[in-house]
Amino acid sequence: MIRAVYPGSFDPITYGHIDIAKRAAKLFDELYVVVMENKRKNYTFTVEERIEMVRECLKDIPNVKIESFSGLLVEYTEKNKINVVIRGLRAVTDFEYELQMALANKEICNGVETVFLMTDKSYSFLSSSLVKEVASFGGPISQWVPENVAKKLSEKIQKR
Ligand code: COD
Repeated sequence: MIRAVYPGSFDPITYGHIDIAKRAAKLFDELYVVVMENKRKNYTFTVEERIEMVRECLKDIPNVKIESFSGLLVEYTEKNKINVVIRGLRAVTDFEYELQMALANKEICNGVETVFLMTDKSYSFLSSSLVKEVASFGGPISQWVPENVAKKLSEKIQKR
């Protein structure tokens, strides 16, 4: 049984994340999608809100488990006996950060391998920040996020 973890902020989840999760779930027996919580980061959505959106968006994938975690990613992988980390790669700008994280994780926790999945070409420019930026000006976002996420984002913007 090979388990993999797909960690992220998912603030909020987009079709780019969903595509990576679907493809990773086909490659491994179990995929843990983990919404990471870092107290020093300013998220738009609470961890509960992010989990709820992720659950709704990935509900049709049978071998996916959704959890949250606060701490080092390698603590999570050790605790759950997972040795594959999934990350998505978009433009070359992602590479430096991802390389640093993959090498650091491997150094801290020998045995953890990071597997990179290339973005789908339709989502190569897509990020949670871009979606929030366009939504904050009232622009269209339904091509980038599912309906439940678009609704939550519009509620959040109205409350500000
Ligand atoms: N197409 C393909 N992939 C995508 C797309 C897209 N359109 N959008 C995002 N992705 C990928 C990202 O490249 C990333 O791999 C993943 O999806 C998640 O993205 P985000 O932006 O939601 O999440 P990040 O990158 O902010 O997550 C960073 C973590 C929270 C995972 C990281 O900071 C972490 O592990 N923190 C825990 C503390 C820790 O262990 N730190 C030490 C690391 S060395």
